[in-house]
Amino acid sequence: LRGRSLSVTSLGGLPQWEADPLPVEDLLLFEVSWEVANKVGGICTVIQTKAKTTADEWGENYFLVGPYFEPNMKTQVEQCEPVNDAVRRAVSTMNEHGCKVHFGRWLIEGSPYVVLFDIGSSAQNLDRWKGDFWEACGVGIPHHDREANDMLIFGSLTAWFLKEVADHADGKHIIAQFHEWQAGTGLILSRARKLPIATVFTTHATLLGRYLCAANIDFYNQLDKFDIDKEAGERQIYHRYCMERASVHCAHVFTTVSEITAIEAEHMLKRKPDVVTPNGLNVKKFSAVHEFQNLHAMYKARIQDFVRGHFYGHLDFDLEKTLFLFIAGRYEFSNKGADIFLESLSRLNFLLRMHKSNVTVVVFFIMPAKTNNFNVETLKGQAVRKQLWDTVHSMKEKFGKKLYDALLRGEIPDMNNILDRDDLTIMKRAIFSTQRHSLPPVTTHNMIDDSTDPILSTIRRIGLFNNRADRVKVILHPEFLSSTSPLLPMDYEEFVRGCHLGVFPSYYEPWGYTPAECTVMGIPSVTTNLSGFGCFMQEHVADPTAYGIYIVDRRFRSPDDSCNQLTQFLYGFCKQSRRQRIIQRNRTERLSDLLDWRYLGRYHQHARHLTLSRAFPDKFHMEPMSPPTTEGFKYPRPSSVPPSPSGSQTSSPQSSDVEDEGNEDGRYNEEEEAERDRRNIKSPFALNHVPWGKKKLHGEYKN
Ligand code: G6P
Ligand code: 1S3
Repeated sequence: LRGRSLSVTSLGGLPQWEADPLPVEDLLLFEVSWEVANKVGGICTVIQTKAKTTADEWGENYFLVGPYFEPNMKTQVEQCEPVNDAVRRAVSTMNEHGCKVHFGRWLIEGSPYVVLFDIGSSAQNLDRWKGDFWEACGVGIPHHDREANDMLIFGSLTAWFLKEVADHADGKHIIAQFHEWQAGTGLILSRARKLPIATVFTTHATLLGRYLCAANIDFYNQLDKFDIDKEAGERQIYHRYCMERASVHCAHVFTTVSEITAIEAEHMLKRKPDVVTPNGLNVKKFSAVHEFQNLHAMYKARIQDFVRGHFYGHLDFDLEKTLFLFIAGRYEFSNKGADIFLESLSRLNFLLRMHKSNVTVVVFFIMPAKTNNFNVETLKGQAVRKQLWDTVHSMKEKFGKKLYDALLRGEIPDMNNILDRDDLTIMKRAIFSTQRHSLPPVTTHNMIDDSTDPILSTIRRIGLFNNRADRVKVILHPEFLSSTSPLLPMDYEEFVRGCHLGVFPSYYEPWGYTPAECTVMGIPSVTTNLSGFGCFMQEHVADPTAYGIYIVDRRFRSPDDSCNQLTQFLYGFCKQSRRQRIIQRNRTERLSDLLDWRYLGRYHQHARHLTLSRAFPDKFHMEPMSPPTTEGFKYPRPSSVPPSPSGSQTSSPQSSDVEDEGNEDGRYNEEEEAERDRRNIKSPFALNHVPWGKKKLHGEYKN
């Protein structure tokens, strides 16, 4: 690895990283995860978005390994024959032994090869493989844990596959990266069988961290005090925790997605990660700089349409002064911060009412829960809106024809007579149809656990029922969005673009893709200093608030104080003029370079270098070089922001008393500001790695 030097992409003035290139033509890279071509949560986003840059670097020598599910295969994967001889042999040997192994190209950007194992077809081996696993690491998996049993089959198949590949690799060295405990069994077995493979294990969350935080335990202040074996046992996840911990300790290189999860892993898994690999996105820049602003306006109009239907009969608020906020993700009520968000909304409602604000806030909760279809009232709302639209459309036609005929005759029609009695009747009936005797519903679906659902229960407690007087309206959409929905036919990306602010005040969030996705689309968001993303932004952006990244302090403040801070952020956001929002969106979008895999991919490259040098020290020597780090690098404050304490509200775009003055598309001085700021970005690329221990984590509540 010595000698040649590779300069990894520098984007928009971000620091460069000098590293030796890997001889990828002499290597094979496998990435193993339960979420390959199988969307469960954030890991799928990591793999899917990273595929393009990894495939660009590794070409034909890059493979993803995952589970086979027929519907996923049919819709996402194009079956083909492996070109690589070792992979082809491995696939056919396993198929000859009765396993069903599928091979193809995943139809996403980068079109990576995928090897998919049909778990069911190997289920008859379960007991034998449980025995092998016990022999390998002394971990027993109980019969009743179906998921863990599936993972054992998946891991056994993976280890078998990797052995077959290694046997015919023709001198090529193999790197295998395993994501999360679900894929870890493959790693444990590969190591127990001494396969010649350089391994990386990546954790995206720790099992105990997720469980303890969900139980509302003061997790971060007690990290070093937990009796972790006992905690795992009490939660009946001891075997899973053992699988996770064994994977971590078997790996040549252990990585995780953020500094905060690195510290958590050190305590919950008893190994300090070797590399932190922040999650990126496959950022696509529009050729026209302001295209994303136009998209915001376009998709906002679609959300406005939905709101017109949902609030029919109660549309006494101005849609042009209505802001759309949302929270989205896995339904973990307190981990994802839905609890403090609702509390803050109640306080925001009070503030807006007290100050007689003319702003209305419509908040969407997009969190999947068990439902029994859309509720009738919600569907009726959209039907009423549609009917009204059709009525207006036919009257417009009739009116237009009368006008046309009159003008053809050379007459200006008598406007008092252009509508006849029938037309007036139709209009009156239309108005009657928009009357309702119930409040606009707070949920779009029939919830199976309506009475115990935590969001609905909190809404009942705080009384946010979409009353006319409420300035904050709430809509729970307990299903992920889809462009084929009869209710809100938009996909997630379109919806995010149409909103004004994403709110993700998580307590447990190893990375947090949702605010990152908002950022690359130029939509401001709220995050916390307990989320990997929030900490990353705090470290690399001098004044995150000015860029539309609001970071709630959930580390050093009491929950009540965090709620107050969130309320202030939301209230401040509501006070911005349209022009200020446009400026802020422009700034937010400028941060997207920082989240691009073309930039963040370097951390994975470093992990691969490291594992090769540890697994094959005779072949791959690595200088005791530092990992890539952006330590010390910061996006400067936008040049138009006056100096003020970082994070304060004054760093929002310069306020103007005149609502919506100036050029609405935000072009004016913003481009100059962007250019100026780009020039200001220095690259104090520090080579020294700062140990995790230096970071202060254990905060104390102020009160
Ligand atoms: C974009 C569009 C503008 C529009 C604005 C609305 O910037 O380019 O034409 O006026 O969005 O912004 P708002 O924050 O009020 O949704
Ligand atoms: C995890 O998914 P989650 O939402 O359960 O992995 C994601 C990808 O690394 C990460 O963004 C998220 O914070 C974790 O929690």
